[in-house]
Amino acid sequence: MTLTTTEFKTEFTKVFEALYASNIKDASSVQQYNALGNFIKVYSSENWNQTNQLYLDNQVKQVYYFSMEFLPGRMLKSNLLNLGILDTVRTGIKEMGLDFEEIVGSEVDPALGNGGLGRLASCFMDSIASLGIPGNGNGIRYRYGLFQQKFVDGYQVELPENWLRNGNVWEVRKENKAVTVRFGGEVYLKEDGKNKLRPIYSNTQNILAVPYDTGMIGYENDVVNNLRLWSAEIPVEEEINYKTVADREVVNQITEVLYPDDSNYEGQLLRLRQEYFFTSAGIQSIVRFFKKQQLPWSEFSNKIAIHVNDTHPALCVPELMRILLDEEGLGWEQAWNITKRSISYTNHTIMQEAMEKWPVQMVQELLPRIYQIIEAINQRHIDKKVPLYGEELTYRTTIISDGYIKMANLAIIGSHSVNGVAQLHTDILKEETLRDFYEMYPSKFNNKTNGITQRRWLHLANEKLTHLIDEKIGKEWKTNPAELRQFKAYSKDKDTLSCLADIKLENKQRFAAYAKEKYAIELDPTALFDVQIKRLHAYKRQLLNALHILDRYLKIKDDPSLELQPRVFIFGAKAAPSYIYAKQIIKFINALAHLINNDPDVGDKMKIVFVENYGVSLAELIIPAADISEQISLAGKEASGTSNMKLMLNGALTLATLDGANIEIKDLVGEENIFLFGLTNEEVNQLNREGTYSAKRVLDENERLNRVLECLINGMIPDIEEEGRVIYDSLIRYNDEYYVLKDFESFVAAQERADKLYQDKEAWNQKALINIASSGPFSADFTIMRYADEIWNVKGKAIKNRSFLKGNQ
Ligand code: B1N
Repeated sequence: MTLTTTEFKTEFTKVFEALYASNIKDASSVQQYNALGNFIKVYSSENWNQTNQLYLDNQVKQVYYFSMEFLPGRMLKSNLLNLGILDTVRTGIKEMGLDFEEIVGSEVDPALGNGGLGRLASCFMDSIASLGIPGNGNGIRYRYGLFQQKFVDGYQVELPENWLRNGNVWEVRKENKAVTVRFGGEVYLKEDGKNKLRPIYSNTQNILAVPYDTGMIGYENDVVNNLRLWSAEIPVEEEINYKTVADREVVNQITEVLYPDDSNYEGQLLRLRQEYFFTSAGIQSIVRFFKKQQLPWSEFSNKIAIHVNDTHPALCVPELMRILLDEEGLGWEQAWNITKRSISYTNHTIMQEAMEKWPVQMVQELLPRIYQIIEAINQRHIDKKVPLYGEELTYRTTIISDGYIKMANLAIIGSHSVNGVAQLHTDILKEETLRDFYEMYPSKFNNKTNGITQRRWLHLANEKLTHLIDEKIGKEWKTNPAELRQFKAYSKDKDTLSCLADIKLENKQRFAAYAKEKYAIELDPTALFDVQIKRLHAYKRQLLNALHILDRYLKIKDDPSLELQPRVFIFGAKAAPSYIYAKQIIKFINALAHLINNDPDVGDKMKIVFVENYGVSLAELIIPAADISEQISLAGKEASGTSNMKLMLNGALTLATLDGANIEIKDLVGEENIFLFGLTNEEVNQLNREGTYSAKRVLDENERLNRVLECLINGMIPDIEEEGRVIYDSLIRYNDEYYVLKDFESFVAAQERADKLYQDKEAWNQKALINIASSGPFSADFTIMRYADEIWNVKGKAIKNRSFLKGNQ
């Protein structure tokens, strides 16, 4: 299918007129966007339909990726790119006298995820479709996404994110595919006359799960997969039972809003309802689809792979068991084998506060039958493992203990594969966090280092750089990112290096224009742009970054004529609304920014921009403009990170601890092309074991650090009396849980090395080029090939390069 500009203009005009019965030139950009979205939907609908039919006709094995969060970003441009009609449409729109970028910008960025985990799910959907792998997403259609962040006097304020305000062109409501999800009530088992026990339910609350499907368009391959998001509704036949507004609210609430917690969990009943709701709906729709094919049950795991993205959908295990046992009448052993062979699980964190556990009573009351099944799974686990591993080890691995249901334990026992998201993370899982399970099931454990889609994060976010690469090494790298390494051959080519510098400068100018318009702040685009963009969390140590800024500021105050490498510090971060300490850090950084940005002694030597409402669209603007990528979590805490990969791909140099995927970045670029600092994971472990760390002592021995910390409490930074004291106390009184002070000196030294290198533009650009050229292995296409090959056992129609499959493990 090729589309000419003329054809496009004709078809697009038709779509517009059918929708709005008016002249396109008078339309708002939202209407123009809406029409263009509809055009794309029509244009790709045949492929969507055919892809479905093809999967059905050939009875291919399909993957179902269950995730509580999908963070897709704006979809208009990405869909045009993948359909291969971006340039045609852009030209057509221009010829019609319309503003393409304005249309693109009027799409709402759906914030249906918190951060890395949700964004990873969306990168994976793009790669799955682009590799032609039969794959589906399964999640929740939240009515409200992650809160919108505003700063008022430097404090974070949260506003609701009504992303559906203008409708959503991409989705298709499929009420014909709705299913019923049951909550509460009582259940007992009754002999069914054929020697089988069947559950009898009473007083349950039945909720209708209605799917909204969105096409996931593959890159130039005619594939359109499906992302299915479920919405909770009152079943029509039960309307009569919902008389009060309050009654109806209980139902609507289930899919009303995304929980704003990242790497953390809230043990709220509503959250458990959400988890069971989309898990049950997804599993029911899978079983219905499987049964349509009239295959024997022994074929189930040959046709279906169910992936559980963190433990949020771990109820897949008992829910699939429930359906196989109660509704399909299978025996326990058969059902258990099917379940285990179908399900696989990814762990995304080792932080204790993020490990989900639900009070037994809560599960019993909300999901009585599911609870019985979990209990039975647990008992069988004990009966089977005690003779093999003894009581002590076995009881450390039970699903139910101390009155709680441990979701990770359920996911591990009920699946055939458990993976971490970077090599270090997987090693920590095996050796520490999940050691007992690793002893029991060594072959279940494997690593799948995260990846990112180069289509959104390079082709779309940085078109000029994409063209430069095309010009130098051809276009093969677009479908085989391993080819990016060819670009290394240009690392000494002056012409290429200067093009690279020009592109970076242009991207920085673009960001500077945004900052000027939005915050009336004037940035020098030739300054070094230093970027830290990620959720606000103590372990990610935005505080360390801020202390370094404060240190620089003091240097300037001591000697305003001091020659310093000018820098622009860019922050983007949301804090969970209940995470008070994180919000205090935000206030502190904003206050610091206010002080520094308005101090005439500083001028262009330093500027700080803390962007409001950081999300996918802002990432697309900031990442191409970055010189330094701050990846400064305490070693051992960040499971992988993915912004580190996006920044590297766009030519930023990484300044990092040896944590998560930073280690793999270092291995790919070499130590001379990254700025490393700080404690290693082993050193952190040793300090923890010894228990002799004293933040106070570090402070007493370091005059410079002492001066910096004094500024938190001596009134130098206006308006942070309370925050300054709390932060100071977290470091000194509570002994600096994340070793910020311990790593301070080595962090500052790394920053000084970066300043020095930046003086030598050619050397800097060379390293930037090597970073870009080394980032191919982080393409989500490779990550997905490994999932497909080693976990899901599914085939794609366009897997070109298999040599990367075994690498990077
Ligand atoms: O998942 C990302 C990783 O790159 C990050 O290192 C990791 O922190 C992140 C509960 C989470 N881990 N756990 C979560 C998100 C939401 C929630 O409600 C936990 N997110 C991560 C992708 O692997």
